[in-house]
Parts: sequence; C-alpha cells; structure tokens
Amino acid sequence: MTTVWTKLLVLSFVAAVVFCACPNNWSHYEDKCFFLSRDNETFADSLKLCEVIGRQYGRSASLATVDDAKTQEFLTDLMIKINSDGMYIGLNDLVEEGTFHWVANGRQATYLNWGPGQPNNRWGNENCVAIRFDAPNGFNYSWTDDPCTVPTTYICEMVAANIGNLLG
Ligand SMILES: *[C@@H]1O[C@H](CO)[C@@H](O)[C@H](O)[C@H]1NC(C)=O
Ligand SMILES: *[C@@H]1O[C@H](CO)[C@@H](O)[C@H](O)[C@H]1NC(C)=O
Ligand SMILES: *[C@@H]1O[C@H](CO)[C@@H](O)[C@H](O)[C@H]1NC(C)=O
Ligand SMILES: [Ca+2]
Repeated sequence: MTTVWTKLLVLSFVAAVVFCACPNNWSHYEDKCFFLSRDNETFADSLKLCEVIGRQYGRSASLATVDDAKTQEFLTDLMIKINSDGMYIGLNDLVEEGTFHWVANGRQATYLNWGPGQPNNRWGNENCVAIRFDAPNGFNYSWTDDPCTVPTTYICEMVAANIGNLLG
C-alpha cells in the first residue's frame, strides 16, 4: 500500500520534472535548454545577458555550444521557425587568432560548420562567431566570423533540469 503510493508519488514527481526540464520559451535538446534572443547585442553583452537570464532560473547559462551536427541541425530548425538570418553562438578566437574556443567550457572547437571563405578575420577584426543564413552568398545556417561589436541576436544554453539537479 505505502509502496504503491510512494511509487506513484515518485512517478508523478519524475513526470513533473521531465515536463519542466526547460522553462517556457526555451527549447529542450538532449541535456540542454536553448533560448533564441529577440534583441540584438554585442558578443560580450550577449554572453552577459545569457548569464543574467540563466540566473533567473537559478541555473548557469552561457552562449550556445554547437559541437556536433545534430545540435547544429536542431538550432537551424529553431532559427528557420523564427526567420532568423544570424545569431551569435559561444565561439571566438579572441585569445589566439585562428584558434576557436567555446566560452561555456573553454574547449577548442572540433566540430566546425564554416560558410564559404570563413573564417576570414576580415579587416583583421573578426573574432566572434555567428550562425548565418544568407543564400545569395552561400550561407545555409553555416558559420561566419564577425566583429564582436556588431549587435546580433544570440542563442543561450543552460542545462535542462533533472532529478539529479533537484536532489543536489
Ligand atoms: C514566449 O511564450 C509565450 C507564452 O507561451 C508566448 O506568448 C510568446 O510568444 C513566447 N515568446 C517567444 C519569443 O517565443
Ligand atoms: C535585430 O536585428 C535584425 C537584423 O538587423 C532586425 O531584423 C531585428 O528587427 C532586430 N531586432 C530588434 C529587436 O531590434
Ligand atoms: C540548406 O541545407 C538544407 C539541408 O540542411 C537543404 O535542404 C537546403 O536545400 C539548403 N539550402 C540551400 C539554399 O542551400
Ligand atoms: Ca579572428
């Protein structure tokens, strides 16, 4: 009797947690939640704002890491849905020209999805990466390096909630 109720309780708890893995307006993919901004910000402000809004949920958020083709595909679909033609992700070569690292985990990028002729570090001043859709120029949600100061919409990521998180 008690065990049945306990099991039911645990089950509904699990269901509730799974259901709420990502807050409203965030999209769930594997162990992450992604948020596509409406406002345009510099790369630095984009990162700061991801951290700020993550804190609103008591989670640590950053600019998105896109480290495999499946994640790229998931984010491409989200961008198509909102008709976006450019969004910052958390990739930059600010420290060493030509060597790109993810801000969320510090790792050097292994999966790459550069558009035609990218990265080109144009005018010696392009160190922040965005996903771009620009069909005439051959960008099919592929990556471009941009000046970090150009205001652009951006994609945040944070971990999806799970039992482990809630029980600490
Ligand atoms: C966020 O969610 C609300 C409620 O579901 C919806 O009305 C709104 O359009 C959403 N905003 C964005 C940017 O998707
Ligand atoms: C952000 O920039 C894009 C491209 O320039 C523009 O279409 C969009 O309206 C801007 N968004 C806001 C909220 O200003
Ligand atoms: C972009 O890539 C998708 C598949 O990822 C493909 O279906 C589509 O035709 C491509 N569009 C252009 C303009 O190349
Ligand atoms: Ca560069």
